[in-house]
Amino acid sequence: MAVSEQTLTSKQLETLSINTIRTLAIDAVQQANSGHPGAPMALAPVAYCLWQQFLRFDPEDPTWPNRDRFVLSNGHASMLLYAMLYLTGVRGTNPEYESRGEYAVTLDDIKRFRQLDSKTPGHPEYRLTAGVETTTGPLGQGIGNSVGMAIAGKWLAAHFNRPGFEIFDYSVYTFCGDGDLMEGVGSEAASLAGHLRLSNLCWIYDNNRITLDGPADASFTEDVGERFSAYGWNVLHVADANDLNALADAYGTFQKGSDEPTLIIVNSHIGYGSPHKHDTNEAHGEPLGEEEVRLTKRAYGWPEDAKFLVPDGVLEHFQQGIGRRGRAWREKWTTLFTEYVKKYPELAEQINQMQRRELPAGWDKGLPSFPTDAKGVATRDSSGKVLNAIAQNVPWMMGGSADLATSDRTRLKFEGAGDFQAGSYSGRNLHFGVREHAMGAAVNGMVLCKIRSYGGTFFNFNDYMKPSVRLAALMEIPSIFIYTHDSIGLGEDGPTHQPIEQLAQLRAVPELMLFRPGDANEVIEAWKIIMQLKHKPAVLVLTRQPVPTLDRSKYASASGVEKGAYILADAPGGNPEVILMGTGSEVSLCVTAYEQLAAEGLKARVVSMPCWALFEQQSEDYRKQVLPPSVKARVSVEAASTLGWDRYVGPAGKIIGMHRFGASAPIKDLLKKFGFTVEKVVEAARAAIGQSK
Ligand SMILES: Cc1ncc(C[n+]2csc(CCOP(=O)(O)OP(=O)(O)O)c2C)c(N)n1
Ligand SMILES: [Mg+2]
Repeated sequence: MAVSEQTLTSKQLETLSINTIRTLAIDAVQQANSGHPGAPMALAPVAYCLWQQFLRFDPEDPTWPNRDRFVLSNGHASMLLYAMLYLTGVRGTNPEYESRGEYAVTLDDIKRFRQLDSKTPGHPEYRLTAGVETTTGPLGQGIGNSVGMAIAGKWLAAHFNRPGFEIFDYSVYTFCGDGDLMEGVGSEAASLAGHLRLSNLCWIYDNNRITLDGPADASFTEDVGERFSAYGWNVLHVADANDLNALADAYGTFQKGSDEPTLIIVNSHIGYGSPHKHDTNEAHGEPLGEEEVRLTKRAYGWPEDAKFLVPDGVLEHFQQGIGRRGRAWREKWTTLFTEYVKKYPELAEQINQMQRRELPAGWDKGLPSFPTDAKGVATRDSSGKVLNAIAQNVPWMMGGSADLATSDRTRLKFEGAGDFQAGSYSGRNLHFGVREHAMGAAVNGMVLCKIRSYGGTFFNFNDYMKPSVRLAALMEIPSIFIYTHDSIGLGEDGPTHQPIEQLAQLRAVPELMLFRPGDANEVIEAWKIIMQLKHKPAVLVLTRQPVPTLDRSKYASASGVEKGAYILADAPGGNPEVILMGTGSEVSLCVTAYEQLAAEGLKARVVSMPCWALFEQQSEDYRKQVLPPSVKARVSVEAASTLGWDRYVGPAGKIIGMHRFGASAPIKDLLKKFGFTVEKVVEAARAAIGQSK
């Protein structure tokens, strides 16, 4: 099929290009013997029209800051995205976000779809494949992320644009399916986007009326358009996914602008062109099978035996379309930015630092100091002060809470911080409403657009947003999650609000940096580490109740937090009989027990362990220095599930923790009932010493 561009009409080239997207998806899924061909086949014209005519994206530079974002929320259609990345010639990037010569996805990568170490994994993965703006697959996350990307776009425009300098005006386009719109996170995110009037956001809904189990009406019969109208979205319809004119009209209407987010409902047939499989529930999560592949190719007018065929003229066609348009947009922007650098050097420098996830000089100036204080201060309060100090120095730090800002102390209170609301997009305090999951997804979306973003709620409600926290870790992006009310120590709200297993759960997430600081000075140190993370998300677990601010002239410096765990108080000569270890509010309990043991002539050491993940990264020497294997008498104290502590206390150790759900009562009664008292710790220490002898 050697056809040159000259011999084809533009209509034929269009069809050829669209069918190339389709057949690449079919062949890749067939070769992998795994994956979803149906959605890419149906959505090929929808993606083609968007990328070729509308998306402001330069394949030569997939990290250009003002590029339009394209999110494939129905991540099972990953081959659609890989085909677009290959056909449009998107370039690779390195971890410093600079584009390199090689291609993000080659034809060989497509042939290795879903294989070990390929750049074309089952679902699109940010960080692995350039041009993939976010990791999708768990349905609903991508649309949630896209709301954060649109929030970021609005904020970036409000903060950086100046008359004559539209440095930021990107749009966010998101493909989604029935599954995305059924997921709760999708509804939360859509509601928030409507409230915030994110006019730069466009979701394209693949209305194929089918999901994995069969016709969608088995479970999904609402009027989606009406629902989105009620959310405050502008709803457009395209009656046939193959109608390029209607698609162009819809995209054009979005680009002309409205003051609401846009939903384009596109009616489609899954597995378009395939003679049997569309409109059935079979095989849309499976390869077509050799015979079906042939028949489908025949229906497309495609050579039946050709595999991974990219007809002559197709790559050039994309170069003439998105390639040429994208380059023009980026060059225009680069010229504008060169002028901007001269006129607004400080703002330009901020943009450059953001792109590299660097911090501005003096980012840690003005941090509070916390003097020794036996009565102490809740770590949520010390954290709120530290956050406010740092955010004043980092202009692109913004975030908020899921309706608990007064409790979780995430509010930025300094002059000019402002609220982010429809029409006042320069504000830095976000009101996520009671929408934890959308908050998590939106924070990730903002972070993907280089905002230093955080979201706060009660620790227990991490359960409502855990999938987004997990994806931040998988993506290796520095999202920050601030969780207060971290144990039974929250008191009267009772077991519905008291986290038990959440620490164990999050400590099991790879790449996630979880800190449960023991006092106000550990809070400062934790924040310093968190701010310098570029490729890992952080969770900060904080108390509602006051904890003593330890005397750091008597005990070790809180800078030990950087090692994850450190010797806070030691036996004379560094030769303990027993090691007491804990985190958060239980650290001071260990310290008081230590003092009492010392008064009794027993030699104890206290190890504060705010971040297990960091401790595990230390040298074996250091870890053995902190927890010498010869000292078998060990006691851990943490008001949470005991799961995992056996790793540190060993077989002869004692674990003081929670073995059941908490209860509703004043804190002092709860601590007594569940054994978080000095007497119990001392008793356990004595028993451990006895047993280890
Ligand atoms: C949170 C989540 N639950 C379940 C799945 C498994 N899954 C993958 S595709 C799919 C069907 C989704 O239907 P739809 O969004 O309509 O996509 P289509 O099959 O029409 O392409 C399901 C349930 C998933 N990826 N994520
Ligand atoms: Mg569907």
